Amino acid sequence: MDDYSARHLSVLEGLEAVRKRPGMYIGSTDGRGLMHCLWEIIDNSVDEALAGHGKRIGVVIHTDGSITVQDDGRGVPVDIEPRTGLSGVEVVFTKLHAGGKFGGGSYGASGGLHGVGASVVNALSSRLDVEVDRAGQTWAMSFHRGEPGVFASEGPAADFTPFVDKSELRVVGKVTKSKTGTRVRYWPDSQIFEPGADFQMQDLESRLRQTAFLVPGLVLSVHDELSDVSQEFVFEGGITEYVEYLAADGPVLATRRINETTSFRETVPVLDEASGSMKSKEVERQCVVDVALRWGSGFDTRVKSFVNIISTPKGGSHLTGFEQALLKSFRTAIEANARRLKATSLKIERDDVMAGLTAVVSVSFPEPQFEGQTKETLGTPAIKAIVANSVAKWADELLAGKIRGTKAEVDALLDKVVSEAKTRISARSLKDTQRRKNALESSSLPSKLVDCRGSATVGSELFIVEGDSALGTAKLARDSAFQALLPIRGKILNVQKASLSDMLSNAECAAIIQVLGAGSGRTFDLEQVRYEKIILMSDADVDGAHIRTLLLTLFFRYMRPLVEAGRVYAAVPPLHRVETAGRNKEVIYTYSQQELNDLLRSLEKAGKSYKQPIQRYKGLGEMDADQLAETTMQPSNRMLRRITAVDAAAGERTFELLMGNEVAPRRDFIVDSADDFDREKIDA
Ligand code: 28G
Repeated sequence: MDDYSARHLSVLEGLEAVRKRPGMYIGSTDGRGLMHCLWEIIDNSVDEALAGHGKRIGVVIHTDGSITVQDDGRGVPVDIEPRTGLSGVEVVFTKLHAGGKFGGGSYGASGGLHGVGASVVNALSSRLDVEVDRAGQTWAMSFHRGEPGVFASEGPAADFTPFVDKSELRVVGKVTKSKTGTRVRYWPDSQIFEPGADFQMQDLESRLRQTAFLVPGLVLSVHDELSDVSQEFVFEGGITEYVEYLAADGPVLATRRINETTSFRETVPVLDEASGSMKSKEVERQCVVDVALRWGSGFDTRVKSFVNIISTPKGGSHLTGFEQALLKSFRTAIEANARRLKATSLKIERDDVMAGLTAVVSVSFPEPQFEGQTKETLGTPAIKAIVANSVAKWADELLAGKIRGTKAEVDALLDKVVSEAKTRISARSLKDTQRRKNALESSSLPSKLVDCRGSATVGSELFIVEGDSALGTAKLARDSAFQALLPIRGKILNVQKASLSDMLSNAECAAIIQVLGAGSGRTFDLEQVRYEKIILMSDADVDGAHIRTLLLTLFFRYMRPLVEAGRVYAAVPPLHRVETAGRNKEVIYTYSQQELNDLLRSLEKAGKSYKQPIQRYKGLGEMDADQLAETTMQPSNRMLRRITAVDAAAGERTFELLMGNEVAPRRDFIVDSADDFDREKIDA
């Protein structure tokens, strides 16, 4: 057997292994596996850009389910490698490289491991075409299920003739010498992927965006041929811009950057040529620590960590070093200023420091070790101290007031952390006393609560009613078996500006928290909530919208799991009541001016008359009990708008608008949202 045939057979064996157990290489054969293939190809382009070659990466989603990725790097080498006798292109696209992410061995994603996944994607594609611009020419090669050969025409269904005696990297065109790069178009094999396996545009966008943040200046674009929509991501500011993109709350400390390179020594096992056995060897490595961080007024923590631009969703030694250093620096700074900060004998905890923090922690160094089931945690122990050192140095300097122009922000930040600690302590004790009282009797519930008779949570509803005038009607309109009422006065606290301890001492907010019986903030316990549905019932006007936004923010910031569980609703009271005249009297309620106009037009068309004037409700108080019951409270007829976490998150951003210093946009929002009763968002 000649050389090529022998190599050909060994390549086919490798590809066969991939096709037999695709899950070992790409995790699964559903939509996620499909996306995994795309990441493998894109990662090769990203690696080339990280190596300093290429400025643009483009992705095209074709209507036939195939995908093109192209870069302007050096182009995969086209000359014959003496060791294998194959062209660089054939090596990259047919040789299985030592262990992928799921195959054990080293981690095969971005970070200088060119071509690791390309052969896997190739094996799982019914057709893959690669074109390389290099040295003034365009070179091309095609594959069918990983095997090199020639297709008679376009597309994956075309007649295919495999190469047998020798393979060819064809020259298909001429380009200017300076034009270099790689283009890959592949058709995922329907024999491999489940019929329901779907391409996820959202995933692709967020991956491209993330890469654009992590590789500043790199232009990543995607074009969807079906919708003819194109997007481009490029961020010159890198992870500083990433943090700004992630942050949702108003700033306390504007985004800062930590960037330092440190050398360290690591003991690695190496093969000793002489003895043929493994030996330990010390190697010197460089680690680049790059961190962007800011604190905002909220208490959410959004921290993303990366190693060689690979996401580490479960953290690891880099993140541990980061958090430990911050905690230590804050403790030292707050202890040193305990009197001024009114924090004597107050022990700062991790969560106090992390509250409101948005950060991106990115480290780069050779041969990272990953741990855990899914290899998503950074193991390399030396990295913890390296990151901790860089972060501590920066934080100590900052908190000691040594960074120019940050004094006011640093004071606000220290105040915030101290207030978080106090809040944590008071929230804990509030919840404890509440539990104890609840265990004895329900006398701890505020007197304003008009509770329901049933004691089961399932099926029960709490209406939070704005204003005392509506309360009287609501009492008559409710079904006391399962509907409870809690009136609140018009002007509750501005939750965004208040700290949690301010909030807990505000009567209206405290009453809500107390009635729900599940605590607040980080100690909130969804299981303890006393009602199944929480329904915000306020007037369908500007003030009502404002109150709703305030309440929404209260729930979002301090009882988030309740929102996430889909248990918070807004009642949707009607705006008008139309009564048709004549014998078959009919009553129709409408919820927007548009809807009223449409109704009146259709009544007129049908030759029906209606009573004038039309009743317009300015507030809940103007309805009588029957009307309120029928339109807004009875489960059989009413409409509820479920508040989603997205609504609420938008609420948090909106809140900045509402409570910020700019008056004009604020008015616009309040008026806009007052008539934002979109029927489609309503969930009856
Ligand atoms: C468009 C879709 C995916 C790539 C390169 C560039 C080089 C390369 C890729 O080398 C390593 C393989 C065997 C020797 C490296 C070019 C050095 C010099 C490269 C990509 C080199 C692979 N010149 N661009 N691989 N070995 N883009 N994009 O795959 O031969 S893969």
